[in-house]
Amino acid sequence: LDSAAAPLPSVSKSNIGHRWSDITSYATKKKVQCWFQRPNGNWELGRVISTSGTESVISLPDGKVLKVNSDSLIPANPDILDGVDDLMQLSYLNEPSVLFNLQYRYKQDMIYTKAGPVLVAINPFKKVPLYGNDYIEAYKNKSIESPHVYAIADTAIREMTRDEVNQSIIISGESGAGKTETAKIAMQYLAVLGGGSGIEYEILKTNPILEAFGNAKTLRNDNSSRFGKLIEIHFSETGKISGAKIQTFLLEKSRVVQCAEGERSYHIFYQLCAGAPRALREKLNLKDVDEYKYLKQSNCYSITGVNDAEHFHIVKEALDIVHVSKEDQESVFAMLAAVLWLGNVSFTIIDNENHVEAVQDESLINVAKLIGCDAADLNLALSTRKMRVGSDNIVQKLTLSQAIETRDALAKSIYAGLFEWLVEQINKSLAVGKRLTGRSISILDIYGFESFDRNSFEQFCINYANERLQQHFNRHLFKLEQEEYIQDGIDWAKVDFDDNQDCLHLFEKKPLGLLSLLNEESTFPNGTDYTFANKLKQHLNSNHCFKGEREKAFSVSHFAGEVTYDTTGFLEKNRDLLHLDSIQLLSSCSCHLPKAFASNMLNQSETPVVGPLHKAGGADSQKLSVVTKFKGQLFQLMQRLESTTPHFIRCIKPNNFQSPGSYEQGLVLQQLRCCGVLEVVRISRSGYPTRMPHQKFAKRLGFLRIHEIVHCMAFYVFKAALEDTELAVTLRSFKEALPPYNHLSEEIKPGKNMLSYCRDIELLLLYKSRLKA
Ligand code: AOV
Ligand code: MG
Repeated sequence: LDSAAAPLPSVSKSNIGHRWSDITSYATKKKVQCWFQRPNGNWELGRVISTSGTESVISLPDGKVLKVNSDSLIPANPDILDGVDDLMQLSYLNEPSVLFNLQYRYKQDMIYTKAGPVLVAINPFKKVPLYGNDYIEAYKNKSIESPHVYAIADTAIREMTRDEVNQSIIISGESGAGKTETAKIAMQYLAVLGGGSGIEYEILKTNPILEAFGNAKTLRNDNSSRFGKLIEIHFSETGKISGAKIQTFLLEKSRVVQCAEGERSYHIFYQLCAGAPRALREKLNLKDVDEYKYLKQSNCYSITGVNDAEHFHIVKEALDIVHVSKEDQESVFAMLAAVLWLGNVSFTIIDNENHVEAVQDESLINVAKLIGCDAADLNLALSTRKMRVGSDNIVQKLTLSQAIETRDALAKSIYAGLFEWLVEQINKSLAVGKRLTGRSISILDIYGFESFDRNSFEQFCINYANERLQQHFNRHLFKLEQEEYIQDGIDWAKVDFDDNQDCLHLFEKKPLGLLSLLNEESTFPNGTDYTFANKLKQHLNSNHCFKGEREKAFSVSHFAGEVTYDTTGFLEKNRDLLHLDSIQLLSSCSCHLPKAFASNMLNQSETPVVGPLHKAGGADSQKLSVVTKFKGQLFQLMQRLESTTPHFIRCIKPNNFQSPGSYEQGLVLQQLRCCGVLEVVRISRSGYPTRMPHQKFAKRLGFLRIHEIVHCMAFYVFKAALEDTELAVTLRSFKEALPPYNHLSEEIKPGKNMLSYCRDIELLLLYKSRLKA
């Protein structure tokens, strides 16, 4: 059994694990357990009764006896390994065994399992009794060993202190898999361990605020993040939290003016309408949610089990705590009301060229009042455009569709401006009076991979971000690891993994990649979604990750699956134009928030501005398109993460209905496969997770001198350091000398780079404590 369990030299997706035929002779002798696949794809545990030729007779749990092709069976692990907390401990590392192990644990609410260096977290979709101060205390004291987000956070703190290196906790997984919850759980642990100054409380309170303004109900997740977030938590020399900084990425603006049937706009709109006290309602002229067109269009106002009014109070309290003044809060709510009322502004046609004017109704008047401008000026900004023709300034009247576009663009930019402003306020509060110079732990929680029936520009950006993140994961867990072994002269049989480089190339290649072509088409005044789609088909059809589809659509083979995108609206969303008239309107407002948004837009030049100096409809080439800016942000993010020690958490969604207790094997398997969890386990199992300079190793494990044999080993380590020889020191003799630890067959291998490689440092440290005792 032992030899059958040895790691295979290489793995491919189609052939993970051991073939049954390798061990059938053993199997029949012992009535070994095996996995049998039902026609529906689910695996069932059977027992081999007999084997003859290529056929085996097996019995299934329901008592049925079947004759099957031996090669269709996959070896199962002995019962003693049921529910191990690290997949690395499985003797047979095949897909059904991994699925079963995760399911076995999941049924008992053990939602966390290690997969070598990666923590796998399966969404329970219900409250599980694994959190809170008692658990935090237990993980801190190491009285609990089972895998947990707390354990990951604890390791991050310890490594930050010990190695004096910044750390990152990188959370990935599909939409609805549990990333945001996991990020909060990690923050909770850091807040308790690094707490004391009070700032930790503020940090935790940023969550309800950002979720209210940046999360929404989608078809995949009732609380789906529509922005990416990196929170950098800083620690002082004494290990206390000294402050924090939040960076956000590309908020999905379009949701403010448009959202699909069954989805909702941002939570805060519903919270405001449901929870605002009477005085505020009157001041803002608030109506019920179903009176606002922006909220009405998706035909969905509430979320099962969620009380929006209650949330409104939580958000208000949180705003108090991060020092947003009552006055500012009121201005924030006024902006939200303005956005809602803006959606109700309608237009009438005034001539036979389809030119329009805004209807002078309650909506227009309310918007003007809320942002602090004249209704007449608002009307002008929505229905006309100043242009320069030759040396003359002229005023052009807008058609109905142009006016609606202008109105929606204004609503989106007010909302996005508000979001940015809030993050700015939060950052001021979290950094106030402190210099954020110490060591830090960053937690990354972005929007997860998405695939709907209809996918647009937003999914395109979200999935591109996930490709980037997947590459970071691959680099750290496959590429760098293996390259280092090879470079360091460590004996190593390479493990294959799915590289997503080709897909990234498809996005990023210049000049013929998805992003470049999108940018190019966006700058052509005559470019349309059609011409864009045709260009893609013309130039990218040779890329195996790309497929042209009917009409305006195209497909991309992402690491997590194929997604078909509809190019409708791509160019417009990528240009993200806000006309100078609108910005001028905002900066002329008497309220301070619209003024601040306008100056932000002009200063940062993040919003492409079209004004009298530019041709109508053409973006200023100086300004960045949305995807260009996003790509830049992602590159910066990756660079920042590269300078940290990463800790990876993979969230898995066990079903598509957000329902507790249901574990769909196929769905889980697909997620495990696409992110390479099995390969990670395989590499870790045959690899050396710990590596450090010989000297440091000997220093940390100097205790080993307590024991003669180990003393000898430490000597060899030193000797290797001095001589730089390829010397493998095994602990086999040590193992034999100490019977209780005879599962130890770990090796310490000095490599060419003067590093010591060690399989299981924790085990060595355990020796330390045992020996001392
Ligand atoms: P996501 O962040 O990965 O999706 P969330 O963290 O929002 O997913 O999780 C979705 C829902 O699953 C939550 O609202 C909870 O109801 C439930 N859930 C997740 N983790 C836990 C947990 N540990 N305990 C209890 N319930 C949990 V997206 O933001 O859509 O990619 O863009
Ligand atoms: Mg989320």
